[in-house]
Amino acid sequence: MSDKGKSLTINRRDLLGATAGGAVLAAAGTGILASGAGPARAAEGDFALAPGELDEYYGFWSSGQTGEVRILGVPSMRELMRIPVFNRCSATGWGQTNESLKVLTEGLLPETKAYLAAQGKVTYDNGDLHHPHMSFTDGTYDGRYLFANDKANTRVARIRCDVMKCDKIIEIPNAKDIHGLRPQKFPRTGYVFANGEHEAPLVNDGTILDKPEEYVNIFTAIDGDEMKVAWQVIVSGNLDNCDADYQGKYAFATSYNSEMGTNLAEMTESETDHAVIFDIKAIEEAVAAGDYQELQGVPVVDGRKGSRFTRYVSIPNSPHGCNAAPDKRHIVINGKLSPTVSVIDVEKVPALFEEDADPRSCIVAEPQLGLGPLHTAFDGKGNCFTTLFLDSQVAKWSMDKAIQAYGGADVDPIISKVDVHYQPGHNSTSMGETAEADGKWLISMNKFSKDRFLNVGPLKPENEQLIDISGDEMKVVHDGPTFAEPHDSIIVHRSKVNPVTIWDRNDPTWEEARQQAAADGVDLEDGADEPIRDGNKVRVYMTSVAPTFSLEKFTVKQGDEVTIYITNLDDIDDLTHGFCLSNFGVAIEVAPQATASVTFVAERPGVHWFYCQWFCHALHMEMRGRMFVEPRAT
Ligand code: RUQ
Ligand code: CUA
Repeated sequence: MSDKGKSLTINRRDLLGATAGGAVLAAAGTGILASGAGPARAAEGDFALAPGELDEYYGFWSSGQTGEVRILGVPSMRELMRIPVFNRCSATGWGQTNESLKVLTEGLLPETKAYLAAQGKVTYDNGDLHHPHMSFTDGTYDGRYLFANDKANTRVARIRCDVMKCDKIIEIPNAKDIHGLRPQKFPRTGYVFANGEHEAPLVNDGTILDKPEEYVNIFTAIDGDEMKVAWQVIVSGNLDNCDADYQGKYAFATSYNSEMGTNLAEMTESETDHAVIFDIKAIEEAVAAGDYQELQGVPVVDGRKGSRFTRYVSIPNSPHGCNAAPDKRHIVINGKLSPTVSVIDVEKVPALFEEDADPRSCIVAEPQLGLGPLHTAFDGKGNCFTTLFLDSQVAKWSMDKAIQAYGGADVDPIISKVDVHYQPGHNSTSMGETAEADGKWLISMNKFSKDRFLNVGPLKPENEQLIDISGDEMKVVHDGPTFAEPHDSIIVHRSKVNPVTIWDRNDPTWEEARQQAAADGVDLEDGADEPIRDGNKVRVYMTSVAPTFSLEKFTVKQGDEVTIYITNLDDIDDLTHGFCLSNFGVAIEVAPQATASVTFVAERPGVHWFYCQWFCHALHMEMRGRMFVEPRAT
């Protein structure tokens, strides 16, 4: 490796102490004059912590129809980072760099590639990311990956927690519109379970159209290490949310459309719908024995009613959320149109698979909590927190008392309620979906903010509220607006997450760039003095060291397909460069020690400036160079 630009690796926090707000950055040894504001930028939501003080938890937030994942600090609720996933990101070049396009395209089905090609595209540029969940080992987060669904385009993504970038996206065959998603908790992830929400013909090639009686829904188990579909199950009814037990035996999913209706009246016709329980071992054995049909390269078993792979537990009414409690024993099914939640005891599940068993015999509590229960979170002390969409409240209730009441005891399981603003959907507690739930914080993710903030026009932000749950009474201590949509979140203790601060030069992300450079006889860390021409394909290898690119100019011909490779040789914490090529629609991020590349057709003759688009140095404005495009001979 070249040691151009190398210097002492030291970060400012080490240098200046933990609360360095406003200090003069005379960053000794870092070789830079300054890079923007001081490290501690006090946000409006910084109620709980002094400027510069670090949060105790990472919050990983979905963004719904924005398609990205966001990282917040909890309890300060400061937004720390956005991880583009299913969206196109102008700041980082996600959806434009060759490295991100590989992730965005390699997992698409052939029929999707053909559809996109007909639109002049190589990938989707939207997604509806609802459910980000971390990988587990032994019932708790292990800091390896985050997994998330795309309801809009039937995909599942994986994010590497070492670099906080998405490294795999796969489209799920056969299923339609992935909604609920949860990783296997035990012994490890392992599987990522994903629910296809919307009904469609199993082979959806147009042969069957308006014959809903022939539609199905598909439950998918993905191998989270390989990011490949392991197996699928055809179910009766549709699938909404899901979760896994703490034993590694069963997965659970809710269905609000057991009717298999195709309009509102039909979907809500029945007073009860169901939860489906999947017997993971039985399915694995059938797959191992070849007892399945193969569809689009995936083993698919039939788990519709009457199958040995599943059990259907009737639940009132159009249930939504599905949440495994940290007691490792109870699964809470949230009734939505019913004011109740139904509690499944996983110890009673094996008996359901015996002949003539009553599926409802696994229900051990069904407390009535209020109107519109959607999701439940837990404090690890036997208490449950359920969002009530219609009541705009969170209800705190006792699992034990709910079980006693169901058994006939005269006890009220509800401990307290708190108003939230307004119409909460998901909620999450600190470490609450793991066996290490610690009962400190609850986030209520509210679908409406209404009058809560300055009016910003007809489209209003949504609102998430931080609630202190350490005492008996819940206390709303903070709210903060968010752009679409704080759909779901997890709150992970910072001891579980340990990202790097600069990239490893050997990272697989730019393996293709590395191979192409080797084929061209170039070392990515040295760059090349001249563009390398291969017919009308031209490759430009540049490095960056604040505040210069290794090339101040290069020349290509009109019509050339140009690929620019940038390797950032700076290895200082937070010294990101960018490459923006004006009037070519090209802009990418290149973090310390990373390589990134972008390809375009040089169809504009003339002088074109490229510049660094991430503020990196006092001479950042001067960090630029020229691309000459020689006009095509006429
Ligand atoms: S679902 S608001 Cu998309 Cu997570 Cu319940
Ligand atoms: Cu390099 Cu700005």
